[in-house]
Amino acid sequence: MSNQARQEFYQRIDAQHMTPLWEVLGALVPKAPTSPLQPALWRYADVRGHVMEAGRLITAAEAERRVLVLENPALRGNSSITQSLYAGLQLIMPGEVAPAHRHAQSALRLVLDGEGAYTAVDGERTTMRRGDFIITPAWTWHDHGNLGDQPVVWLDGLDIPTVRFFDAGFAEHGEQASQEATRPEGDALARYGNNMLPVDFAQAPSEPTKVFVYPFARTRDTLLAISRGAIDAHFGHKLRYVNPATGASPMPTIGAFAQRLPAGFETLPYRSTDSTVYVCLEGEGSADIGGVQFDFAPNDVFVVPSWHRLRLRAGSDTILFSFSDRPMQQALGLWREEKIPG
Ligand code: GTQ
Repeated sequence: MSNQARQEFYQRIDAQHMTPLWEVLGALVPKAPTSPLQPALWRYADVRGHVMEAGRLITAAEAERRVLVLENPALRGNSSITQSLYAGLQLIMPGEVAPAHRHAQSALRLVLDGEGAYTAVDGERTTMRRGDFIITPAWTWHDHGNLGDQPVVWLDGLDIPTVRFFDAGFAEHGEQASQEATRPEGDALARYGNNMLPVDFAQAPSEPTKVFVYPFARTRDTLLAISRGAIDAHFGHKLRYVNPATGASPMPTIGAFAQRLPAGFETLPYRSTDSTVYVCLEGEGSADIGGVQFDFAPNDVFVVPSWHRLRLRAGSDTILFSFSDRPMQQALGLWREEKIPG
């Protein structure tokens, strides 16, 4: 059949909203992931001024959430940093409240800048300290407030694009801006985060953790302690955050990790199918993402697309936080990684 005959055929079936698979099969079923995402880095020093300016243009109450969304350069207009995940920098000014709501989307916060804010989750407040990893599982009431005298900024990570993909989004506003505290601060961490559990408590692997704050002080101590032992050539000293009751990820859709790279250490190349968002909490260094070089410093955020080779180099002792959709891919039997020899 001539090419012209085929093109005419395609036009005729187009009217019936049909299209030939053979023209797109290679792209639909690739031999290996060919992510359209771009590697990208947001330098906190460059964007902090914009975040603060947003604080002069709109109140937290008016905005509901005053956030500048970090969009992957290849996905502009999609409110996505990867195909499945959203990230944004949220600002709350002294005296402000981001009102209570709940939604189908799961969220994490990584506190970056300023002191004096809190997040309340399901009746318990937690003070937000730099580096703390805080979660609000799907459909839990949450509100944020700032009782201090400094602007507070944190990184939000949500599964917004995933919930949108499933067309499964629901949300509700609370009756009060700030939810009533029904438990004292630290209660959940004491009950669920100390190698013990309430005697009659059991969870399915898909349920989120009751531990909704993973204090950075503990994470940091842990990373320093394991740094006295052997180092992994591809990861440095790296751990994943877990639901201590199940060993699964803290939330079913988002996995989170923390790693320490001693000064001068360079990881061997590594790739995995979960596009990953990294945040530098301490130190400085560089990331080679599929051959593109980025320098990072504290509070910088960068994104590594699926199946792109990553090499990390630490200029000084460095701590990185990261998150991805790995638990979803693992639940579906999709996740793959490759540790490339040096
Ligand atoms: O804090 O609840 O960045 O609902 C986007 C949506 C934060 C939040 C975001 C949200 C929130």
